[in-house]
Amino acid sequence: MALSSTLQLTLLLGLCSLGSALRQIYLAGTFPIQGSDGWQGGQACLPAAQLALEDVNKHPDLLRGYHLNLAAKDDMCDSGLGAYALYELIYKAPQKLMILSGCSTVCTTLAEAASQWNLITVCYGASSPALSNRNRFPTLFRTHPSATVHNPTRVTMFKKYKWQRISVIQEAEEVFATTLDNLEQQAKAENIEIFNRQIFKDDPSAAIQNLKRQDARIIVGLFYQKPARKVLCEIYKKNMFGPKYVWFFIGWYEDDWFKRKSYLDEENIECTQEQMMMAAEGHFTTEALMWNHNSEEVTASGRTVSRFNDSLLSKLREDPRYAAMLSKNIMPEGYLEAPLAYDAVWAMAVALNATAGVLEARGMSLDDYNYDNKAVADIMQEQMESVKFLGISGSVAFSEETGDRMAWTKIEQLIDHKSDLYKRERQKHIFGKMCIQSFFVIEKSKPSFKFDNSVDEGKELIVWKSGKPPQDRTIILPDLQTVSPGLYLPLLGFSLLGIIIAICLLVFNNKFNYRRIIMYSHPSCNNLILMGIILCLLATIPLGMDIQWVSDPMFPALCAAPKWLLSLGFSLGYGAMFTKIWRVHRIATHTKTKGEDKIKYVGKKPLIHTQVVPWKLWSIVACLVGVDALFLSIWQIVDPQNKQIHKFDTYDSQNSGEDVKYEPQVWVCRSDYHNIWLGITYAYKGLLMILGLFLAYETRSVKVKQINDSRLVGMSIYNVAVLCIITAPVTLAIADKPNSTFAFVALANVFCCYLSMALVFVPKILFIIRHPGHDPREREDEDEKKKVEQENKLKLILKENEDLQKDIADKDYKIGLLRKHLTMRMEEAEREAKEKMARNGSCRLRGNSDLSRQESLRGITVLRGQVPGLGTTAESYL
Ligand code: ABU
Repeated sequence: MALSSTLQLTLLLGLCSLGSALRQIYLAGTFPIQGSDGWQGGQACLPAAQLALEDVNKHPDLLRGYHLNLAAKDDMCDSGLGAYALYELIYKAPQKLMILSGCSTVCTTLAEAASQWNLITVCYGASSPALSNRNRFPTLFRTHPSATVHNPTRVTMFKKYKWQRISVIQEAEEVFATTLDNLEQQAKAENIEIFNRQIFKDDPSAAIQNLKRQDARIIVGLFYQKPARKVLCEIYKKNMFGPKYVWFFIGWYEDDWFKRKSYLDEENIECTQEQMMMAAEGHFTTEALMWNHNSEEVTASGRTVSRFNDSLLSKLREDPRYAAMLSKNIMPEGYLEAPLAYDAVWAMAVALNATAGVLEARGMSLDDYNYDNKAVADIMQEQMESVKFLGISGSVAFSEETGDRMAWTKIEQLIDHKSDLYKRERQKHIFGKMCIQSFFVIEKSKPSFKFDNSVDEGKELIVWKSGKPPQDRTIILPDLQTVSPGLYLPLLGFSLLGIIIAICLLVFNNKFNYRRIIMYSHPSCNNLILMGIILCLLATIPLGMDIQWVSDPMFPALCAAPKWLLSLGFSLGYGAMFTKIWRVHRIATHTKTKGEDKIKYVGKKPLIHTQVVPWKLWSIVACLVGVDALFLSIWQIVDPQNKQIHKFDTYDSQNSGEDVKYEPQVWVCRSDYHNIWLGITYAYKGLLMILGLFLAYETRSVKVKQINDSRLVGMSIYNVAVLCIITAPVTLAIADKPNSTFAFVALANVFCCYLSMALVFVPKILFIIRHPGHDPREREDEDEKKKVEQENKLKLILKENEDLQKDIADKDYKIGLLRKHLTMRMEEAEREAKEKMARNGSCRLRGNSDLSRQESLRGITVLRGQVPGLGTTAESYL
């Protein structure tokens, strides 16, 4: 067994020194070796630590008079086992001077507890950023850099490739949580968003599924090696590998961690080796540089890196299990961190050496240390803080504030050197196997990329499967749904033609307004109908216009235009029709109530003779238009329509090469209370239409002479009302489909306009064409006109006669008065004569013979001659 053999070796080291006069001093060490979870780096780190012990004990200037021993235990990277090992090591003699520990989980537990025994802990394999907390771990030092040293490297890489949207997936361990907290902070400082963080404990499938659902592309994964295999298999299963994805893993896993058959079998990974290799290909790893770059540089221990490597490998080969692995070119776990374990022991030795020096000056020795001796512990702490040497892992020094190790980091990419892509791009690097290719390093304090010149003459060696770096998200391009020109242009053509026709009809209507058929159709009302039609047809232009070319400031105007044009056009056109039919209805009902003397019957149909006053019709239309204009103005001012973008489910680009999805969008004009305004509009216009339908139906058999086209207008009202009543709700339902909406509205509009023009004007045009100068009904009019003239003449004569009669009667009255007066005078004269004769006795009566009757006019007797007794004649008297 590997553990028993290593422990035996440790024991042997101790025993060998027993015979000498050296004072035995002990370190307590825990190594993760035989566990199944976490990092089992003790496999290579324990032999490295033993190498360091040998070198320390051999070194003439280090710990003179002492022999450094290591009491080691396997903690399996399990905090419980680690704590148990610590208590055993502490409570069992001999006294331990310092603690050496491995993975973060155990190191966290041990370092927290060790300070209670005034023990310094040095961790060679703990990367957890949480360990940088000096308050929590006051006596902790580590040769393993904090996992946060990867973060500036990662962030620099994100920036280099303009990745702004990063996802992370982590195993539920403090080490990874704190690393990602730090990554989040660093990314945020560079305006990079960690938009999705998935945490899993044992089964990563749901976490990977979530990443996929949220379109994660650039993903940092932090987990130990065993869960990493599960993650990789899920990546394969969920098809989250290939040119669109970039995965960042931890770089300190074993070389073949993802494909070793024994692991896949033991852990029941549901992916084959080939599938794991496919999923792993192209992923990046970041790791702190743990081996001094200059392999021939002599370090503090006198060893060069290459000599250390040789010695380590030979030591590992002593263990049959590792020997078997090495023969297959597979390194035991912890091989990468082995220099850290070596340097950790060396650093402890250097600090103890310095402490021994300080104690010696005070007449003490390291033997005086015990778990209650804080003074010696403080000296050890001070000495540890000032340790500085060139180790196998590079320059070793500890930060005072955190006890952390400073380090360079390295990014590597897993490249399949057998792949066609790689062969094509890098002919000289065909190694015939999957291997990790280092290409550049980054310095923590000054993040900047440096190409590793030793690898490929300073060239960037990244292989992108699609030939270019992937995007950090699927690019979603708006697919603005507009009315297709194939639909817009024909309907626009029809509308413009309709406008031209309406203008021609206006000209026709006014040119022939002397003709009875036009004159009695109330041409001014028909002009209004035509103007309404023109406005409605004009609405086709903004209704189907390609809105993407309309500037934002212009958009509200374009939004409002169809509404205004259609509304005012409707009020003018339909309003004029409605008014006509309403007048007909009023005349008909008025005539019924006043008697039928004004109704003529043409065949069986009644023909009403009445005066139609134009201003009454215009005023009704003006009212309807005014109400509309007022309502639209209030709507426009109070709650103006603005652009609203309606988005729909995305669809993939037809070009599989581009990482793009299209999102159909419809721009619609909406007010905040759009439905309320629309409801009012529909209710008002709907009522008008229903009323129009009713009036048209009621007056279907009525003919008013002055509105001779009322039945045609009635038919037109049916057509407009029915089409509008159908179109309005349908357009509401299909509002998000610009083509359908436009087709429906524009077709209904054009159809209504054309049909109304046809119904109202075609019969008139045909009639005038058929009867260019002669209209049978026009003769009827002339007869009627003559009759009216005769009637007027008769009326005049009768009036004259009446006046004369009155004059005669007046004169008769006056004559009567005169006669009376005359008779009275004559009687008076006779009486006077008689009285005179009686007085004279013989007076001759002559009066009657002197007065002669001259003329008689209408019973009036005119007397000529002198009236006796008067000096005047009767005639002159009259
Ligand atoms: N490089 C190994 C780190 C292991 C750990 O931090 O637990």
